Amino acid sequence: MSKSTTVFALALIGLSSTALAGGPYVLGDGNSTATFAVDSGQIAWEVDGVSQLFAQEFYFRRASDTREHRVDSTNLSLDGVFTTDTNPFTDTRHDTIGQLYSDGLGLEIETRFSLLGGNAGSGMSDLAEQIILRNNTNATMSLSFFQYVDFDLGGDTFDDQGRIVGGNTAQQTDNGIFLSETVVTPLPTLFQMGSSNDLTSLFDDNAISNLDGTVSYAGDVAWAFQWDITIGAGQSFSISKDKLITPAPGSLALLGAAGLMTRRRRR
Ligand SMILES: [Ca+2]
Ligand SMILES: [Ca+2]
Ligand SMILES: [Ca+2]
Repeated sequence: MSKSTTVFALALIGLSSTALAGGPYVLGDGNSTATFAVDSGQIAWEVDGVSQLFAQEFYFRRASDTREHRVDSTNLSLDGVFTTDTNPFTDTRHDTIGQLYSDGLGLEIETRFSLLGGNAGSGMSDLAEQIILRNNTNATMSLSFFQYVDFDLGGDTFDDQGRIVGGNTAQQTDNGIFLSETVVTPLPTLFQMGSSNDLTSLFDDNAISNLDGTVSYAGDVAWAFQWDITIGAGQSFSISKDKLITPAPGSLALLGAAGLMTRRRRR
């Protein structure tokens, strides 16, 4: 290798490590890791080394829009990202991430995730989520906000079962694993459980779509929640959710459950 080639190769290494430093962002806690793309949503969640999630994405549709737009750095400005460690004495990895987006017209969307892993081998993991929509204009703002989730429990895709209970809780099971997502507040306006293909096409079809209330599906299960929102001038709207992965009911190890509760109390 000539000297000039060596210098060029070193420069490339420098460039690529700079790019890596900007993400993706990997949270870790206990038996779990959760990975977030640089510019949009969640792209992985592993519990005891087993992959559980294919994708979690967010979409929005303002009153003037003729289709849904993904919350990402193509459709919005990504104004900030932070990760922090809330339990440095028990686990030195970062366990919380916040990402802030804005549309340049007064709409701000902030997403926050906090990972709480279980003890090794427990099969348990929790992800708390908060989404804050801010109207920084001096007029009332109407919009629809969507959360889309595609779990492939146990790392395989086409054999999951899912249902929505009470309009605010999604449940999915496969491979002896049970997942539930509860919208703590507020109740979604609409929801839909179905195949990942059908649901993603709602957001990619270049037209206005609303969810249809389907409550159950078996196969490549995915689901979405929709909030139709009006936010007063200078006001904000906050959505709180929690996702919990456990061994399926019946195989739930009491020891594991006790372990997760112990970790939670310590925080
Ligand atoms: Ca930590
Ligand atoms: Ca659509
Ligand atoms: Ca799926």
